[in-house]
Amino acid sequence: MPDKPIPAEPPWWTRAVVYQVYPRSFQDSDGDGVGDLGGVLQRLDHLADLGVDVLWLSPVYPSPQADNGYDISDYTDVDPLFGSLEQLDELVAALHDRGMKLVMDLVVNHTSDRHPWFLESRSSTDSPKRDWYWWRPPRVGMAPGEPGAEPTNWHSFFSGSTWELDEASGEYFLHLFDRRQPDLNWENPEVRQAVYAMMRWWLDRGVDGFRMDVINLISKDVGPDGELHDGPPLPGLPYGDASASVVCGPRVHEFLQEMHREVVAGHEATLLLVGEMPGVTVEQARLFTDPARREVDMVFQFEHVQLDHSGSKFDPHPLRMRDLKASFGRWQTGLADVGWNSLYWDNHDQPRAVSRFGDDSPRYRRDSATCLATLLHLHRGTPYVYQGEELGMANAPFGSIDGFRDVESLNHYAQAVAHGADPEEVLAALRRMSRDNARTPVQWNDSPHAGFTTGTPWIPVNPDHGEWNAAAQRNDPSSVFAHHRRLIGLRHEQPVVALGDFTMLLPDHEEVYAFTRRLDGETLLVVCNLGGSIHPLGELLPEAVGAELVLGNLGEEDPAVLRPWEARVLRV
Ligand code: TEU
Repeated sequence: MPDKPIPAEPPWWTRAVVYQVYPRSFQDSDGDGVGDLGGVLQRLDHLADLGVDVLWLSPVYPSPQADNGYDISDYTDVDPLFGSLEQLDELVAALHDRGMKLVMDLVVNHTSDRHPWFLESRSSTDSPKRDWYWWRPPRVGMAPGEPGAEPTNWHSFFSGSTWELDEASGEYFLHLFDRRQPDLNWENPEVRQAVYAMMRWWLDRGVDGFRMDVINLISKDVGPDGELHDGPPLPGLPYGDASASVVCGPRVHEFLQEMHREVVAGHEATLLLVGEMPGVTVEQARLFTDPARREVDMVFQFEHVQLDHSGSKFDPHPLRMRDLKASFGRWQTGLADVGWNSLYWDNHDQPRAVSRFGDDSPRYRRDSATCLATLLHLHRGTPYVYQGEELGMANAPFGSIDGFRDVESLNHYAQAVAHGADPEEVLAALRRMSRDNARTPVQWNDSPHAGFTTGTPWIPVNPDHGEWNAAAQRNDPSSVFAHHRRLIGLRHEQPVVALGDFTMLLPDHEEVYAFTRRLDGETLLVVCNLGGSIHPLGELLPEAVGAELVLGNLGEEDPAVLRPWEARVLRV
């Protein structure tokens, strides 16, 4: 394959690293136990020190907090829980002063059931906003509320049916997530215009883009008379799979192109648009991220974070590293010439990467966290660092169900136990997979609540913060934090890291993940050991042995031997 020449002007985000702040768990500034914008403002030095380019802020809008802010009741304000609009403006200015950008979370597949639009829609069957949501009568011949009378058999992402009965009208409304998150009807042009107006309002305030929540679910496959179709039955559940009707539906590209025309046109050079897309395939992702189509810059795909699911995420099985390699490799190849990848291990919906893909035992926690980071940051695409990932934060030791806070975990527990599952087994799966693992407070120091709050944290701090915290790592050159800083610096300094092509090596090896990145005659060879065994690198990849070490996660020793969880970036 010929080396790729450097394109004239690659978009700025090809060299950028994004840091995700989940504000509720980042830093509390007023002692109420919940993180807030004041806290984010206090901790900007941490981000600057790390060297990231963009802050993606999970939702801070007014919300009943049924899903920690992913249930929005007002799109153009800040919830007092998190602070004020003035503080948001302050954050934009403070980030811009430091050369960083702010990307807001855009949650427009659904609103909160407390949003005025939904209250109005619900108020009567002939409300002018009735059609802003998905209202349907019971199945033909059945009474409202009768078991099985739901308009379709769809299973919600958060357990149970996707339909909730409104007693007053005898009709059901659709919610792909919790019943307090009704889906907006994007078929209605007024809905779309209201969303675009809101997006323009935020851009006018100075924000630099959007992370679009489940944006590939906005178009539903609806027939000419409004019919929606049952999905294939889900094994072991009294529901069907809605995917064929809601994932990348028939009008999704049209809607995103319209959004681009109405909101983004003219600003594309400075903004970042990332679409979160559960169930997206690599072929679809090429379409979504082809710059010529003007939809989004990159997508969050889910393939690699579902490899350890057997059907449901709460039925996990051990991950085979080979599957992980194959998946990443497919996405790298699939978006090599057209489109762009987002790279992530962690976010607020996933268990902690070091516990899931690495080894969080005392022996290998630091090494596996730095190895995973090297692997991710050296791929072609834009890396995302989730708060605490740069510190090697691990899953939390949850006890009983009372320790969990997340609506997905709580709904799943209630439903599974009601259907006869063994509570201890359900808890074991939650401890491994619950989103709350990612939501324990950021560990700033070794003080009682890790420096997160002076009050009582809304979810307990992980007791390992005495050892694992930012203060301990900031000036330690061998820390997970320092390693992230070096990786981010490398992407900024070396065009080959940002733009080089990608070739997988040793595709069938069970533990050694190796690849090259090439650009304009320069070649980097990246070698990572995703396990606790020693591998004869000299035999596997002889060219690695004499190569110059650009960055490694363990001290230099025998160049012909790859130690457990060792990662090396080499210039050949
Ligand atoms: O998540 C969408 C999504 O499909 C999953 O990650 C989901 O949250 C769950 O983990 C499936 O098991 C987005 C947000 O990131 C998430 O926090 C919200 O709860 C969800 O949308 C609804 O807005």
